[in-house]
Amino acid sequence: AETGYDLWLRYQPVEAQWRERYAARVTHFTAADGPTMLAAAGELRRGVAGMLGYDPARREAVTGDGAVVLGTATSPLIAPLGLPLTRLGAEGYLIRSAVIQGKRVTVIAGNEEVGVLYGVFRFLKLIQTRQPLDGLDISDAPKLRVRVLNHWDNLDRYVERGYAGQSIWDWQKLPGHKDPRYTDYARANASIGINGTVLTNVNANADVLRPEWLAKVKALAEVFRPYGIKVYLTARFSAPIELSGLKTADPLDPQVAHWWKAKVDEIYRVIPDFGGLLVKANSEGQPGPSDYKRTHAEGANMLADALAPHGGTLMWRAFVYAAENPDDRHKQAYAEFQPLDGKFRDNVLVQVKNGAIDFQPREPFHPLFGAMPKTPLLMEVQITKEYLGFATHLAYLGPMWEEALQADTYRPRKGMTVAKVIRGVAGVANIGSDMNWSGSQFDQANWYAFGRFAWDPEAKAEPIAKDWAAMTWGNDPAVTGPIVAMMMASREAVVDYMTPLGLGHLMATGHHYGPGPWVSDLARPEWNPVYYHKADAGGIGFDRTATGTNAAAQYAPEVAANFADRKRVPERFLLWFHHLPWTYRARSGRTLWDELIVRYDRGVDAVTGMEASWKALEGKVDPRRWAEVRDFLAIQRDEAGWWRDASIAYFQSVSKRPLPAGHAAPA
Ligand code: GCW
Repeated sequence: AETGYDLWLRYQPVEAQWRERYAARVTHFTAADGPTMLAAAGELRRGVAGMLGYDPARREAVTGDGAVVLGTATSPLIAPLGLPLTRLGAEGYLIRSAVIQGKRVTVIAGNEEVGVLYGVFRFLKLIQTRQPLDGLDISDAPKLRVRVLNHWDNLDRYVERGYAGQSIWDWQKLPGHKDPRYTDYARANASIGINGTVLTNVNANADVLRPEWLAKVKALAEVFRPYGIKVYLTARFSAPIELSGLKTADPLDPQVAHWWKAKVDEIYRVIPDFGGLLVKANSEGQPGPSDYKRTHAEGANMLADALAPHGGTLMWRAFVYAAENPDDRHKQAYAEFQPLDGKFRDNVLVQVKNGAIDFQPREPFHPLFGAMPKTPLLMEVQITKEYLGFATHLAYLGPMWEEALQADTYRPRKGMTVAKVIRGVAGVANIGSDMNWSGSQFDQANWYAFGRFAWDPEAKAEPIAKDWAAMTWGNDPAVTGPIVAMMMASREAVVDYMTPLGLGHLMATGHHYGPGPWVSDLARPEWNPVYYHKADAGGIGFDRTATGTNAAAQYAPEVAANFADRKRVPERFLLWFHHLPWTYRARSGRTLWDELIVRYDRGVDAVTGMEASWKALEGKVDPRRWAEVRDFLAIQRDEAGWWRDASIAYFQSVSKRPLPAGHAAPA
């Protein structure tokens, strides 16, 4: 039965009329023997076998019409064609209908073998989505160099904020046993162009840097290498103390720098193409350079210097805030990092979450984007849905990422969107040992969309959803139409029933699953939801204008002026930047109180609507996946109601206002 294990690479048989058309274009193939070429050829054969029902023959030469010619710019069959490959870089590809020795062929070419691999996945996608294979002239290359997943694996198979079972890294059996699943993981990632993976959690201990663990990492790197995926590890800043008994981890202490240099040299002896290290420092209790009164730049540069001789990269997270710091949490990362612009080594990437607080269903873009022109920045997003209902709530994150990427930083001028200022993207993976990988069928779409946005940050969420739906659920428009409509509205529904009108961080303490807008018993004020909504008898919202914390001023003046003006701020960010009376008039003309309730109701209704759309697809998709989605939507409908009712009840306890007419009282 269909479990979802095959992700968007299901390669189901095409309809008879397409089979004939396609078969004429894929009779045999030629390819060289490098490991990545073998992976590309293997994928071509697998896809064709599944979709067209035969195994294309491998030949040394073009022996007739319909050959698929896989090769790099220097391959004997491809070099004479003089294809315009140079501008496509190391990872780009070209797919072209051509004539070789009088025969009609399809060329899939790249400068490097990995480009060919990406090209093969694109070619197979043409078949998966029923596009013609005639007159092809496709060229593509990634716009961003760094496209990495972050696995929050704690080395004991537990994944922090993972909702898809255990970690897929089965450390205990490594390096002796390489689970075939690792290869499928690599295939799925290569199919969307992901080229790096940080195997471990930013909060993990330092054990992975021990020799016996590096042997396990090496085994994974061997599986991933043919697929163009480099491995990275997290580095706990205090590792020299924990692993070797040093007295300090002070980055300016020569012994410490020497320890890291030796450790990095050791890693590269084991894994010559190791990608680099990722660090969470001085955030949420993690050790870091501030423990020794050093800056983030001093900490990062010491590690970057150890990596530089090997071509390695140091990713340093800007997700910092401290309980001792009484300032608005929204402001702390900018305050600490912006002054360090230009102070980082060339091989440092500063990794910035998409918003200034924390992976909320909706946040304005992070003010650091555009504000550090001398420092390459990565945008970090959370694919795993810690704050959007885990794996049980259907929320397609494409629209959220598109919104963040298309936000205009106005730095240094209008039009400089987040997409234009970043060098790469990091995604906190939603992958686990569940049969369906992601905890739900629809969460696979978020993994898929992440890869597509990393490849092209100017991409649009809707066409990505269409591709995913066609590849995952079949090509019947009667199926993909409703599925894409559900997906496109789903994130806004979550925003409406969890955090409407620019509210944020109202999730229950600790696990962050259900509603919890009330006072919690947490010691840290910034982990307490009342810190974020500031609801009282007079009104609701966080004043981040000049009369409040003035966080708005961290943005470019044009952006700041917009956010700080209650008339001009987009209503979706209203309460993020403004504390307003309950009687304030929303743009609909309703009072803020009534508008809030309309939004909660709207969110719940949207989920009921998704449920109805899905019920209508019964029998049109395979029963097992259909039933799983049906059950999850029922859970989501119940819990959307729970969110609405709990939130309204709590806010009513402070606002003391009546429920507006038409709003159904909780059951
Ligand atoms: O949102 C918070 C999560 C933590 C996470 C942290 C971070 C890895 O609740 O689980 O820790 O973000 O991104 O560092």
